[in-house]
Amino acid sequence: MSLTKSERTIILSMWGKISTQADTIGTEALERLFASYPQTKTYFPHFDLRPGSAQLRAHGSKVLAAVGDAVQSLEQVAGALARLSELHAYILRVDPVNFKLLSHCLLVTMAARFPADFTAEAHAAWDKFLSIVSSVLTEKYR
Ligand code: HNI
Repeated sequence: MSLTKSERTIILSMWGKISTQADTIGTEALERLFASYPQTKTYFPHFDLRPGSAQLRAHGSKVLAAVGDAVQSLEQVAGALARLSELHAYILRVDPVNFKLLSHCLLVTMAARFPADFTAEAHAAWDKFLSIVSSVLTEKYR
């Protein structure tokens, strides 16, 4: 699966806005994930998962930084995320279903923060991009 030129344009332009508040967007996405899908909390027994906690914010920032790395390498997402792919598959062993849930929470966060930009086209482009990111992070499971 690869992105069309217009999908890449949409992602890069929206990333320009997201990147100015990447930490808060990452944190909000995680807060939504843990609130709406509490089963995902089982991967973080060592974290303080209360909304706004320092660990949650630090983790939200790391996750969005990784999404940013993927945005900078839209033609080479697998290469950009190679180390994280190994980490999630071999060490963390996160069930792939959880990537859909986090992707959904990221989309909802973007829609809430950038309603004017979040057209159906932008939604579809980001959904496709996040599914590429998720495949990369789960491909080593096979
Ligand atoms: Ni994920 C650690 C990025 C999905 C559970 N994860 C990371 C780190 C990054 C990251 C970056 C930090 C690595 C490091 O410290 O070297 N994770 C991403 C991205 C996605 C994702 C880009 C999808 C878009 N991770 C998920 C999902 C889960 C998940 C869906 C489980 C629900 N991740 C973890 C756990 C850690 C982690 C657990 C380790 C946290 C820690 O610090 O102990």
